[in-house]
Amino acid sequence: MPYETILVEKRGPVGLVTLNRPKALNALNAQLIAELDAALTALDADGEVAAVVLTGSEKAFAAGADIKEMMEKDFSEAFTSDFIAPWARIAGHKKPIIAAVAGYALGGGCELAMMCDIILAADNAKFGQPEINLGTIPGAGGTQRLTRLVGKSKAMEMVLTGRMMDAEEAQRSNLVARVVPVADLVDEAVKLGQSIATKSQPIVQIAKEAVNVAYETTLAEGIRFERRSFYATFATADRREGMVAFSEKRSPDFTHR
Ligand code: CO8
Repeated sequence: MPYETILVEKRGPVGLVTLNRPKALNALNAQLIAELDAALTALDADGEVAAVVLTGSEKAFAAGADIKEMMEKDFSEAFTSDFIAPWARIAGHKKPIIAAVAGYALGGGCELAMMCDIILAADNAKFGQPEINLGTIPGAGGTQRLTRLVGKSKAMEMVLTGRMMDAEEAQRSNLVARVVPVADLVDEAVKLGQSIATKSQPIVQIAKEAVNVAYETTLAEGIRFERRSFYATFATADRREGMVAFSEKRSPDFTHR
């Protein structure tokens, strides 16, 4: 299916999705979110793909939800159409998604990056939740995910003032895994995806699910979920292969079973 607002390609076992509304700094309108969800669903179903990189341009990962599209909505339209609902699906995909963020990741752009599993930031990245300047608040998880990632004080400061965080501060605050030079960003993210692709894919997906449970439940429930998932890995051929290969001092040959 041809997309109008995103580009999709494959780099070996890594799906690369590029947000592509350059004139609007990749502002996230309904069409883009629908196309992104469709592309991620297709990549989830693609047996050749082990991980996905989601990126924007050097100037903007995404400058937020499309303000012009939202501008004239009233409460009853917003509430009854529940127009943010399609965004929630982005966080529900099974394969790991690496956000490769250069330039602005603001509002819904920052929220989209936080829906991904790993954020790599270019040295020019800027993260922010500027909705307060528009008379509104983050609506796609920003008040919740940012608070869990960087803590209450910093999240509160960002959400209440709209202040942006640069890449170095984002790394210090645990919002991003790593900062790389902007010219290397996509290659580094693809390399990270390729490294994940060398592992057993069902085990990668079990691991992703378990880490994400940490954001949704109590410690006791999370530990219970982890233990069940850990035992479940013993039902796979790859768990046995991994341990036998270690004892035989060779690399594992995973069959993804
Ligand atoms: N929506 C729509 N258009 C945008 C957006 C946006 N979020 N951001 C930039 N654009 C457009 C500009 O209007 C401009 O278009 P035009 O050339 O037609 O005038 C073009 O992109 C280039 O932008 P600028 O000229 O402003 O570029 P600058 O380099 O001067 O500034 C900034 C870059 C600082 C990023 C500036 O564009 C800006 O402040 N943008 C808005 C940032 C913002 O407030 N984002 C939050 C949006 S609200 C939100 O995300 C709520 C999420 C809720 C959940 C989602 C529900 C669907």
